[in-house]
Amino acid sequence: MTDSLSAFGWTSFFQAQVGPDETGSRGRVGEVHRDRIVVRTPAADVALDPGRSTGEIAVGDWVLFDPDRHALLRLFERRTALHRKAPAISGGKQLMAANVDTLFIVTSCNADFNPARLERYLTLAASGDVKPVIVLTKADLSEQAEDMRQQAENLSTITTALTINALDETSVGQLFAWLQQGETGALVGSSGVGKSTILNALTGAQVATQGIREDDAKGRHTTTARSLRRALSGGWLIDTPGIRELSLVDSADAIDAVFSDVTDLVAQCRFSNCTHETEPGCAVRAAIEADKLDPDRLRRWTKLRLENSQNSETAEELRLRRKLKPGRKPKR
Ligand SMILES: Nc1nc2c(ncn2[C@@H]2O[C@H](COP(=O)(O)OP(=O)(O)OP(=O)(O)O)[C@@H](O)[C@H]2O)c(=O)[nH]1
Ligand SMILES: [Mg+2]
Ligand SMILES: [Zn+2]
Repeated sequence: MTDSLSAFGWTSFFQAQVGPDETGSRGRVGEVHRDRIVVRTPAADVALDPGRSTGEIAVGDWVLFDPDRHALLRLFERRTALHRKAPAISGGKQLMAANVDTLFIVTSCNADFNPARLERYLTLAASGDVKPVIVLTKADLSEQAEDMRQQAENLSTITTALTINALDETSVGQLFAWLQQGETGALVGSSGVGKSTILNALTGAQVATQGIREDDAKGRHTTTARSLRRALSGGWLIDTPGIRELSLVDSADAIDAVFSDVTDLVAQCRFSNCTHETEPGCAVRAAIEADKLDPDRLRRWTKLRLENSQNSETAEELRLRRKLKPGRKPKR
């Protein structure tokens, strides 16, 4: 039993959480709907009554359930988790996916290519303890594909980058390297970059993609829900809807990990509270003057840190306010 579960990503990390007398079946969340979740198990997919709001359950989660009543018993602690800032009205964090090993950051070799956006996604991965891989699609349509790949890879020591033609099976097949038995990947990125096209090639699924007809807009299919599917190589892959703007929260350490080139310099400034503007002995400005640091890179780091601290303060304030008014449930 345990063996077949391991093919679904079950490891000793989860096994250690099972109580000696605890009963129930184990499954991995494949879909989350408003009033039910679908879990994947070695025997079959099972639809469960969550008995609570599904907002705190993510695709990729491991759960214990009662197979007779089709009821969720409990969630297992996550090995890794991808969070973004929730829409302003609800405040706090929104869970995107759980127990992911590799985050495939998908961008295309055209106007979508944007270093600031890629740095955000890298931070998302770093803050969730997930390994990032930048995947540049539509390499078949651009002369600059290799240039963009190098730029992407140089954004951070924590990532690699590769170019693919998502319409070519052999080319997409490079991603199988991260999707061996029991391993889980997630596809994120803007709408239309080719996430579902990749998913189809790697899983054999036939999820609708945004095939664009010349004369009418019908036939465009944007993904609207996350789902976990088995890759042909034995691993698992999560498709997600396109993200318009990724906002981060509680990610200060992750930002610094992504921008380690900048933070290494900051550590060498003479003053620990250096603003890198006019202070003497500023290693950051010295590096810019010596052409060793791109001033845009510094601006993007500063902007992301500021935004993160604003978002994180709001989340913290919200938590405090809720604590002070017991009985008031947060809106979903
Ligand atoms: N030429 C070429 N076309 C591609 C490539 N990757 C994706 N496409 C096309 O781009 C369009 C969008 O692809 P999708 O896979 O639907 O994009 P998506 O990222 O899933 O989009 P959302 O679901 O809206 O987030 C489709 O018409 C694909 O055929 C590629 O590498 N080369
Ligand atoms: Mg899609
Ligand atoms: Zn400085």
